[in-house]
Amino acid sequence: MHWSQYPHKRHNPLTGEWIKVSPHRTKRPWQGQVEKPAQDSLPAYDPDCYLCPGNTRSGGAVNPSYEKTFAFDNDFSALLMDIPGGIAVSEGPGGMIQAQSERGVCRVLCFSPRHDLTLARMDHDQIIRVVELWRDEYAHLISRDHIAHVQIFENKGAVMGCSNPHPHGQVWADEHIPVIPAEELKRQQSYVTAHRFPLLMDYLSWERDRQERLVYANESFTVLVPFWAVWPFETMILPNRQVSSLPELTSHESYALADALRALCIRYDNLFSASFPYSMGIHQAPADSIPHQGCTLHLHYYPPLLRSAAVKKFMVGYEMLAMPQRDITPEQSARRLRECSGVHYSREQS
Ligand code: H2U
Ligand code: ZN
Repeated sequence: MHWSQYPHKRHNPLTGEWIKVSPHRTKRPWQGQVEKPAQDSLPAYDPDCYLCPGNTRSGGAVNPSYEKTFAFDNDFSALLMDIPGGIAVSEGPGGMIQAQSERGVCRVLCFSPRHDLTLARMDHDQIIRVVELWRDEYAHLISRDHIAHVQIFENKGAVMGCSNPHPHGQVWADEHIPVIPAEELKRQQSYVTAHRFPLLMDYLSWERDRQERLVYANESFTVLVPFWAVWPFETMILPNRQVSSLPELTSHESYALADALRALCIRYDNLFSASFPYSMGIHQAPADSIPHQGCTLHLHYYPPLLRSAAVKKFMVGYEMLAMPQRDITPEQSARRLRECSGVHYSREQS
């Protein structure tokens, strides 16, 4: 089959979803919404930023004068720990009306004291601190009572609804495994039971043989555009050996993860010579009572941009009502990202 020419659909083995690919449509004209590229020059310290060192947050707490990274409980947490737990309701016709209490913790993670940096503009040592922060937050939260799952994520850019350019991410730790990781875990479990090898490790060796969807690799991590990617420049970072969570990484591997993150974020920025928006998230082992074999640590990147810093992909209409669809193929996206320079455009210009 000529993937690159004809409309077809592809299966996502992690979620079971299908996605429609329409490669012939990339030349269609665009007369829709054009996003304003975010302003590039920011101060290193912003007295009005609630994440900058020494500043007062909306809730009244004062940030310490941190020099590396800083994490705190979200002042407007979506989840709360101190509520009655274990409540489940099932009523109505056929028990279709269901609800469950959910305990949890929300944290905010500042990646740097510098207001004007992003991961793409940080040096390798600074990104290692971010990887260590993610690892420590995960390790601490996953061992807490009533916590089954730790979702670390980053919303970057105003287009993604990010409220503040200060480099930061969040953690939501839940009493129950949320829908998407639960599905991915279930499918990884079934795969390893049937094939005796983790799904994502088998997938990675298939991709390494083919090369066409690879974006970047070092000795411990690989960045690729998944065969089933939905977003135009969606990527995934996979470890080269089976590990299920960040604390399992050796220090050498944590360094390599920081290197892969940096390589990807720089290429993302270089793609349209702009700070590239995205939502990213880390999927790793949960801690409930069910076994989760074959669960591989991985990072998802979902950037919304399509053609330029100004043109965003909208998931509307058919995508909302039927199934997701994309025009540019994952292979084309991977090639474009692979061909981007490994030096950030702001450094090349200076
Ligand atoms: P974004 O990742 O969408 O920018 O969200 C930042 C989080 O920071 C958001 O969840 C929290 C918001 O609740 N926040 C605080 O905890 N304290 C503040 O003073 C402002 C924002
Ligand atoms: Zn700031």
